[in-house]
Amino acid sequence: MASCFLKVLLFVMLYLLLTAESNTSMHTATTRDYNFDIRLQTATRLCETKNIVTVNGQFPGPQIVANEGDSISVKVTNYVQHNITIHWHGIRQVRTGWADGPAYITQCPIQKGQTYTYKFTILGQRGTLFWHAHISWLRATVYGPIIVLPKHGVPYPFAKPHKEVPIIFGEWWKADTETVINQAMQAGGVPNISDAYTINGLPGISYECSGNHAYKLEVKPGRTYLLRLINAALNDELFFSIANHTLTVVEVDAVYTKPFDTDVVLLTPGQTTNVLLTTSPKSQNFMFLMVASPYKTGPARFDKSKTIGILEYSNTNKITTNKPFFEPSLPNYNDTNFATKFSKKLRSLENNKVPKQVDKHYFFTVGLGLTPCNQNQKCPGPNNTKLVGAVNNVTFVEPKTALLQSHFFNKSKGVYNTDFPTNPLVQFDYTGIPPKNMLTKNGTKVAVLPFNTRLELVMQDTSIIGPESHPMHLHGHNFFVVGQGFGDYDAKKDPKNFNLFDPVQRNTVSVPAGGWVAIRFTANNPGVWFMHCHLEVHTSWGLTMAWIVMDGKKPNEKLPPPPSDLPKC
Ligand SMILES: *[C@@H]1O[C@H](CO)[C@@H](O)[C@H](O)[C@H]1NC(C)=O
Ligand SMILES: *[C@@H]1O[C@H](CO)[C@@H](O)[C@H](O)[C@H]1NC(C)=O
Ligand SMILES: *[C@@H]1O[C@H](CO)[C@@H](O)[C@H](O)[C@H]1NC(C)=O
Ligand SMILES: *[C@@H]1O[C@H](CO)[C@@H](O)[C@H](O)[C@H]1NC(C)=O
Ligand SMILES: *[C@@H]1O[C@H](CO)[C@@H](O)[C@H](O)[C@H]1NC(C)=O
Ligand SMILES: *[C@@H]1O[C@H](CO)[C@@H](O)[C@H](O)[C@H]1NC(C)=O
Ligand SMILES: *[C@@H]1O[C@H](CO)[C@@H](O)[C@H](O)[C@H]1NC(C)=O
Ligand SMILES: *[C@@H]1O[C@H](CO)[C@@H](O)[C@H](O)[C@H]1NC(C)=O
Ligand SMILES: [Cu+2]
Repeated sequence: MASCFLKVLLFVMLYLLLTAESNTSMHTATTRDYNFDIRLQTATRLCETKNIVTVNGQFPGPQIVANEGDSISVKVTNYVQHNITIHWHGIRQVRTGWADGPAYITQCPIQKGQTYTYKFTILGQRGTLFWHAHISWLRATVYGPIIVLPKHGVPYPFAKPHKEVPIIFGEWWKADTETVINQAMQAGGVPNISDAYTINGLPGISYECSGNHAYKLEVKPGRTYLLRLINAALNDELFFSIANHTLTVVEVDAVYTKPFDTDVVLLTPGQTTNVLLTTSPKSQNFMFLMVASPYKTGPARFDKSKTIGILEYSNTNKITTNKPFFEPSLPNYNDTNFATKFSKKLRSLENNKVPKQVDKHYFFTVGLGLTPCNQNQKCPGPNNTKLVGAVNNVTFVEPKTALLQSHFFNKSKGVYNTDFPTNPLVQFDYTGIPPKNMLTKNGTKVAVLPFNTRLELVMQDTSIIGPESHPMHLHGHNFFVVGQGFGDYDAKKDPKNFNLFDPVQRNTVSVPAGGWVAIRFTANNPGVWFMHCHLEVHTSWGLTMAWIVMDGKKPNEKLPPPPSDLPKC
């Protein structure tokens, strides 16, 4: 009897093992087709109606949902006057650099009446990412979630949530955002700030004239929800918190992390964070506010408002008006202490790929500076100068044609130079009293990396114009954040404290205000990869650069030729 039972048990276990195996191995990747029509749409927020650029008339835009391993095909047709490109933020784009999207880096823009189909495969990633326009400031309204589920039959490294909910933060301007940035570039000063922050497109109840339109999440008691948080704001890092509910961070930038509990999450523009929210076992007859508010370090003016959504337990007594509410307490806008503590909690769940050896070290200063204006201009800076951004004192000047095409067809002459400095040409106390001469050099310079270079890059904030946190985003690769600190980086002392064991892996990291961050990655994806501050105003000012990763020797280490419908300049 006992042995028979054991046999059955063994059989059941074998069966489970086999089916689990076949579930994963039988998973056949599919192609998911989307149509993105770029159209104007009227939208009313804060009691004013304006035309915004959208995908398919939706704001926020449609979700891309796929499983790891799937191929994606998005046919983008442009019906508006503005040139457009779409970037699939955080997607590795392994050997599909032509589909990456930053304007004049990997492609010329899709002009009015034109179509371009972005084709790529999602390899080795699962989690939350997002897509957004990558030209001028059009991503103000052109963005939406990318949800990459694990392969069929592969579980999450945490209990399956009852429900999954994308929560995408943005910024709302009453003015036309293209006019805002064009005006600022003309005048040489700081652009106007936003009028509101938004949760899933809605400013919420803290603003006058919200018309009771707030994002509302209805939950059941005793369940776990997976919130897919995305910061799509143009220029602001954001704190996020829900009253009386603890959040468990489980993933950032589509990489699993060691779980940890927190009342507040911080996301820079360009970062995504998956959190688990476990609701109270008993139904609650309250409204719990969910709030996002800015974290700001630089000297410039910023939008000091906060956006509020509502978490409510369903099947309560349904008295939706005048329900008592609770508000979360958020850090002060200048709480760098919180920001530092939070970023230090982030650790990869698995880590086996961080380069232990380094082939090439880079040290970049990142920050602001000044450039002379034309004599007929009246600019606000000293000696008729205007604000710009720079990496190693180079202000990136956007080329007239795409870098990737120029690189692929060996036509770099007159488009870009390959002499991007490995180190600052002039050394100074980066976080001390800034040099008197705050001018930068203009250029379209790239740094060239042989295939499979294992590199370490230290990014150092400067105090020129003022210390400021810069969320640096790398295209085409994830990187490991091996160290960070305040003051000037010390190449002798600081590496001793690097975390080469379980550093967080991501695509966007903050260079702390008045500090530095060290990252490592292996340049194993051939193409041209933009790296830039994800504060859109700093991208406009040229706080950007590009890497060229050369082809490897093997056929599967080479970038294929461009698709035939790639837009031309
Ligand atoms: C920006 O702000 C200035 C000063 O308030 C205002 O004159 C200007 O019209 C604003 N620009 C836009 C595009 O709204
Ligand atoms: C929510 O939190 C506040 C402040 O911590 C506390 O006073 C209140 O009792 C809590 N409410 C519920 C329903 O848990
Ligand atoms: C943050 O700002 C508050 C007031 O806005 C100020 O009292 C406080 O000193 C500031 N903290 C830091 C660390 O700068
Ligand atoms: C402005 O120009 C003067 C004369 O060339 C120079 O001495 C001064 O340092 C400049 N100021 C700045 C802030 O660059
Ligand atoms: C540098 O380039 C910017 C445009 O990217 C331009 O506005 C500025 O005048 C240039 N500065 C110089 C010194 O050429
Ligand atoms: C560009 O130059 C490289 C090296 O000289 C060569 O292998 C490649 O075929 C050239 N590509 C094109 C498109 O001409
Ligand atoms: C940056 O470049 C400008 C223009 O060449 C130069 O005047 C300035 O001294 C440089 N600054 C630094 C910190 O390298
Ligand atoms: C759109 O892009 C094309 C190609 O780069 C360029 O010639 C044209 O000036 C752009 N149009 C606008 C409105 O920026
Ligand atoms: Cu920046």
